[in-house]
Amino acid sequence: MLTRRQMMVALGAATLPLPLSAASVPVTLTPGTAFTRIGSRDIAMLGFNGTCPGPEIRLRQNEILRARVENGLEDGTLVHWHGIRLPNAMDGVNVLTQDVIIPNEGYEYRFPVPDAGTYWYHSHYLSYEQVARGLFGPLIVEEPAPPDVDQDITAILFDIRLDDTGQFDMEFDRADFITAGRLGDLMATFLSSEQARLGDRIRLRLINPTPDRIFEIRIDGLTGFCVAYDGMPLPELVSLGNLKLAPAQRIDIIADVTGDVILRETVPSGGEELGRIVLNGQRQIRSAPIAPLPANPVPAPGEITQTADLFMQGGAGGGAHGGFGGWAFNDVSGLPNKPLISARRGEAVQVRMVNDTAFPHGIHLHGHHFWETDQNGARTHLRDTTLVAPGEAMTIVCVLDNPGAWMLHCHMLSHQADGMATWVQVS
Ligand SMILES: [Cu+2]
Repeated sequence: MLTRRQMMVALGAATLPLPLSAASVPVTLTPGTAFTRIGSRDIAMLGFNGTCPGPEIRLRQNEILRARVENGLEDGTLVHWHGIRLPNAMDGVNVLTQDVIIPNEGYEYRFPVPDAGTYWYHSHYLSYEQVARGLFGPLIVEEPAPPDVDQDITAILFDIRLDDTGQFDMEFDRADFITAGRLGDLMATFLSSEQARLGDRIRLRLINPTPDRIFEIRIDGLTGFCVAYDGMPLPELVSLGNLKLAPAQRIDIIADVTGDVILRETVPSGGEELGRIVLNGQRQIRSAPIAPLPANPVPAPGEITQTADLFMQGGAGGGAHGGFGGWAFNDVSGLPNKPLISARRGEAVQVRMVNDTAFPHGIHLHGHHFWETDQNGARTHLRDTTLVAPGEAMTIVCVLDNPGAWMLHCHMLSHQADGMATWVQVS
């Protein structure tokens, strides 16, 4: 009999459904039951339009995304468009932006997409469960003049926990919520293409939609660069070494194929295969160098007008705190009555985050991107989700230019469910 670890290697990758174009016609997304196929195994999950992951939505920068969500679940749901700087009413967050879509009812999301890049959509209702069960999909916004590549490949990292019958484990253990989260025992990569020619230049869009797993990976068979984090182009190319993606984070890569492209987990296994693009044919390698992508229109911060502190507290082995849940921000578990920050539109603010817990946390701000900063306070990467290690601090800087009530929460969804959430108000 195979152990879980061996099974993971044996099963390998799986392919994604064809993309839906959202440019001119509205797309309909129907959350409901779905099977996902990994290797030769069908696993009963949730999905959109009968597929898990949900269909890839693809449109051009500044086009309008129209998506009708028809709830085919037996429970409520909502759809959040992760990383898109959209109007608040379209953000898909109950309490803060809209009511839950009840079974057999629908909601039309309609908003322009101001930034090119790699994004994703997912349930934002009981998300620790609904995302774990498969309610997510890729959302790709193309540049007006996309970079010259032979293939644009979406790679969705996947991690689920199976029960003794090899199906999705429906038990949610208390112990997971207050530790590293609900980590799975079956990992794979869903690839939109599994073949490439030797010499092809490919764009690879890595997405980590898992509820709690931090993926640490490396990729064999590519010579190239990271070109974007969380959808946002890097002003300077970053070499392809060991890659780390917290839950919700994305990395875009542009690289030339020099062999079978193999995604490997580096931690904890030390090299097990998560997915593979196999060689089929050959072409002359390009002589043109790989160039940075054009910047998105994110406003640059002026003088900082407000500073907030965010203390992450709780979890197993953590100190006492004032919240009722397993985790807290600033002694409160769950959304506080007052926002962490109340800003006038356009204010540049900073949030000094301190992780006073024994576990890493990936903190996500809705409706905006923000800059991570280094220890000297210099701005580094533009992101929508930042990973803060145990005992570490991270100060983020953000221009709050998008009016509304925006959630700021841990994207380890087990942690969010057990208290790690707050919000900011922009008026
Ligand atoms: Cu967390």
